[in-house]
Formats: sequence, structure tokens, C-alpha cells
Amino acid sequence: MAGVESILTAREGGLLQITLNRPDKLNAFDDAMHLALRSALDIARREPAVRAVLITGAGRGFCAGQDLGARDPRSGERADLGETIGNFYNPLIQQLRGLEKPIICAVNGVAAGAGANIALACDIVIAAHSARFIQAFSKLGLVPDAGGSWSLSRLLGEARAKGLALTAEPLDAETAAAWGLIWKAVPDEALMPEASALATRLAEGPTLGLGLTKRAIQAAATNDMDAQLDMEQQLQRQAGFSEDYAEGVAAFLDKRKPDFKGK
Ligand code: T3D
Repeated sequence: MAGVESILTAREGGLLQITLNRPDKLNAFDDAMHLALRSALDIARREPAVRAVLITGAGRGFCAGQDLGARDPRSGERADLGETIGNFYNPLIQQLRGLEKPIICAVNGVAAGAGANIALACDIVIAAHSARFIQAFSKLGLVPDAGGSWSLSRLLGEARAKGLALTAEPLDAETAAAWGLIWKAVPDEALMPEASALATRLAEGPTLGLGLTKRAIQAAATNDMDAQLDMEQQLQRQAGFSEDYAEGVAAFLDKRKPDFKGK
């Protein structure tokens, strides 16, 4: 692995693996880690050779959200938290949602506060059975951020969203999967093999079509049916002119495995 301290990156074929790497603090975010993650995701956006991203955490946790040691109100200072949100969390969530390549999140342990909601902003979330999702904000007198109020409401509905956000009770991985908050929960030892295999498969997929699929499904949250039908028509037109579509149909007709190039 190579990379800056708080984020490790590794490339294998078309897959970029990003590991949050502040394990002593359960991978809580400080400004440097935000900047490093942003820059890794920017590489994923710019480089055509990167065709999928896998995000996980080093050590026993996935991410404990904002590093609370970075601001100590006992000193009498009051930080403007809106600035952290505007400078870091909102752009990060927009980056994850806007990257038109699949992002798989392997939640290897506790995901708390913004850490939970960063996971939920990824496209496919696989969690180890020992992982927990905690909307820790209410314990601090804060509100869900990093898109949490949006993701929880849409994925779970108001009753469960409010239950999790108001109580800050941990949600275990299997319940999270049963509720539809995440894709699946797997035994701890199966997490990285399964997440890596899926991420590798997607990295060998028809990247342009997968990216357009991500765009369409995300747009459905706000579009009405007519707008969505129009969008599907436009996106299908675009996908239909891709090299990967031609290869996909040719492979089907030849009864062979397709060799997608991601364009
Ligand atoms: O700018 C802004 O502030 C606005 C943005 C806010 C976004 C947010 O994410 S707000 C929410 C912040 N996160 C939390 O409130 C979670 C805090 N952590 C916890 O509640 C617990 O650590 C966990 C439930 C996540 C895990 O508990 P446990 O018992 O498994 O581990 P632990 O012993 O509490 O933590 C292990 C170490 O990580 C410990 O350090 P130590 O004592 O061994 O030196 C602990 O202090 C450290 N750690 C855990 N979370 C954070 C942290 N250090 C700094 N910041 C953290 N968020």
C-alpha cells in the first residue's frame, strides 16, 4: 500500500481500494484525513483506469465520524460546525454520490456519526456481523449530518429514521440488512474476501453503463415517473452507443464471457 498517513490506497486492475487509517481513533476524521480522502476520490473520478472503488477501515472500527478531540469546548472556544460540514462533509458526500463508478463499502466494525453516514452514501454496503451503525449525534446534542437525515429517511422511512437518530442506539449489521439500510451482512472473516470479489467484478464491468445506472437510481429519489422515464430514455441512448454494450451483446450471441473495457 502507498499513500498519505491517514488514508491508504492500493490499486489492483481497475479497482482502487481506500482504507481509512487512523485505527487508534477508530478512523475518526480530522481535516488531513478529509483532504486525503477527497484527493483519492478525485483520482478515481479523473482516471479512466479506475473503474470501481472499495472503501474500508483499518483496525477494529470502520469510522467514528468527526474526531472529537480536534475541538474541545472545555477550552471555552465554540467552533462553527457549519464550516466543517460545508468545507468537508457535504463535498465528500457529493463526491461519493457524484462519482459515476461503483463504490463498495466494507464496514469492518463500528460506524458512528458521520462515519455511518459516509458508509450509507456508498453504492453497495457490506458489513461484518460484528459491525454496528450508530447515529451518535444526539448524544452530543447534534443533528445527523453527512447526508444521514436524507439516507435514513429514504432507506428506512420516518419511524426507523427517527428511532435511530433520536436514541443513538446501535443497529447491528444483520438488522441493518434486514431493514434494507445496507446490501448485506456477512460473517467477519468473509467481509474482505466477499467485498473484494464484488468490487473486482464491478471493476471489470461496463463502467459507463454502471455509472449511468447509479445516476438513474439516485435521480429517482426526486423525479416523478414521467421525468424518470425521460431520463431512462436518454441514458439508454447513451449506453446503447457504448463499446461495452456492443461487446455485451456480441458476447451473449457468441456464448462467451464479455470483455468490457469500461467505455
Ligand atoms: O465538526 C463537527 O464536529 C461536526 C461534524 C460532526 C460529525 C460527527 O461525526 S459527530 C459524531 C462524532 N462521533 C461520535 O460521537 C462517536 C464517538 N465515539 C463513540 O461513541 C465510541 O468510541 C464508539 C461507540 C464509536 C466505539 O466505542 P468503543 O467502546 O468500541 O471504543 P472507544 O473505547 O470509545 O474508542 C476507542 C478509541 O477511539 C478511544 O481512544 P483511547 O481512549 O483508546 O485513546 C476513543 O477516544 C477514540 N475515539 C472513538 N471515537 C472517536 C475517538 N476519538 C476521537 N473522535 C472520535 N469520534
